[in-house]
Amino acid sequence: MAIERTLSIIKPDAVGKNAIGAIFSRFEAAGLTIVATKMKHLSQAEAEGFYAEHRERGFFNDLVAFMTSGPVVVSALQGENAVLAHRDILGATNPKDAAPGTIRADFAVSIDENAAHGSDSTTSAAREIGYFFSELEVFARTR
Ligand code: RTP
Ligand code: MG
Repeated sequence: MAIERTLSIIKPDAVGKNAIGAIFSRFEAAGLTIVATKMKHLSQAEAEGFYAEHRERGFFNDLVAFMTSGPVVVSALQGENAVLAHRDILGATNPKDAAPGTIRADFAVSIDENAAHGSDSTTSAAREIGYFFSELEVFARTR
């Protein structure tokens, strides 16, 4: 099994529901270790740059408006197969399709306000962690 890192964003809806701790607990229960974390209110340019791959999609403007609507918590998570392990506990993009017990099933209300983000590959994870954290801000924790 490969030890990977992945980027998590607890989105403005979940932060607004006071669910930061509950979601952090799920990461830890799944064997993921938080190796960097901070709260941030994304600027429009930061949100557009983060989701640049979706720039041509019809939902892009709504996505950027939502992601800049309040503070988020960005974290780097580390663990065995962290990218997929994290996506598994997030559940499907649309909470209506998310398996019971997943973060999106329990905290999200719609595909637009879906509680949390997770990197979709190790390549994306490297870009996304570098987007928010310097090397000195990511800790080499082991359990
Ligand atoms: P994320 O990047 O936030 O972890 O979500 P994801 O990989 O599951 O989904 P992705 O395709 O990357 O889409 C990014 C975010 O855009 C919103 N979205 N809206 N209205 C729509 O059809 C639609 N499709 C995607 C979601 O908020 C999704 O998380
Ligand atoms: Mg995505």
